Amino acid sequence: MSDGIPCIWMRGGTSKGGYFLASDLPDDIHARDALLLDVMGSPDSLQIDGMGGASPLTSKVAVVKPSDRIGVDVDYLFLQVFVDQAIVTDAQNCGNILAGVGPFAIERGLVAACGDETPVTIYMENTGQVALSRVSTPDGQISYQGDAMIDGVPKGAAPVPITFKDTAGSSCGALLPTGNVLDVVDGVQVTMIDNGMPCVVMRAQDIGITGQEAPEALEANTELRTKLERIRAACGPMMNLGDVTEKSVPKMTIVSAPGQGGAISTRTFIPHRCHKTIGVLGAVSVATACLIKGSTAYDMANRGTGKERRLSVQHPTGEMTVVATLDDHGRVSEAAILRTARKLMDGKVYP
Ligand code: NQM
Repeated sequence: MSDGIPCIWMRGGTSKGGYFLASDLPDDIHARDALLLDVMGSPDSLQIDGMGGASPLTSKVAVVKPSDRIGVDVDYLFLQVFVDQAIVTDAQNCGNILAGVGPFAIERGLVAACGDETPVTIYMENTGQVALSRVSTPDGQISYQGDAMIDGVPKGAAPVPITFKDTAGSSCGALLPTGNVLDVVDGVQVTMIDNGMPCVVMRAQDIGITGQEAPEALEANTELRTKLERIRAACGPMMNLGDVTEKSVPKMTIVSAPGQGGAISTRTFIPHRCHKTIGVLGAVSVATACLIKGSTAYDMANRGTGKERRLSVQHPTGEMTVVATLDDHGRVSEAAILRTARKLMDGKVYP
């Protein structure tokens, strides 16, 4: 039996996964991925022989190391471990798992806690961009306790505010990778957008649903899922993502008119399971679509006014507020969101 590999299991936002120091994992990517599949118990729909929680949202990994980049504390590589296929992919970023990276960096001594709140600057290797995370460290000690609530997590915790800059075109090379605000794919009007996460945004009414259905009902709708996968497969190459058959991007977000106080209502396939909430960078991308004239979301969205817009992106279990700062051209130059994180276990995992 192996001596085990040190890791911390954490909830980051509305996701959960294993956080590893890069130096504790094999350098060889094939060996690393084989090990992570084994750690999670994939491929198996129950992940019974591993740590994974039988959902893409609980089968995630953060690989963290000290950064060589000027002004950056740590480098973070996100890996999605598929549940029922032997696939580990770095083709997407994850803003929820990102919420645990600052605390992990402090736990492992990569960043020293300073004052009541410690800023951690994180280079996101998947997309080559930087996020600033602020971790609660009262009396110089990391704390997960607090009363900040985020929808999709039943209990309050210490706030972890995160700011993103320059996320446009993170994976697709451009905010609107086809050069168009609107395209028609498989007979459906779509907006293909990437402001941190490649997303295909389409109107619920255009694909024959209300957009208020529960995720379980949407997952049970085989006809809808087949159609969405057809659209996704066609959009992948158009978004410069190549063949996306075995990739977890683009995400498929279905929008409808917002309820009271909301900017837009969403249901998101990530891409085969329907999210109970919405991904962080997915929400940033959809909020950005709300602000682009002519997009599938624009007309139905409550967009607010001014340079700083608070856009409440509604999802099946509540909402996620994206605070978008606009530049002089009315483009989103910065986005901020609130997350929380919780250390669940610090120990060793035995492959
Ligand atoms: O969009 C789910 C999640 C995510 C990704 C997914 C995420 C993001 O909710 O930044 O956080 O879209 O696969 O964890």
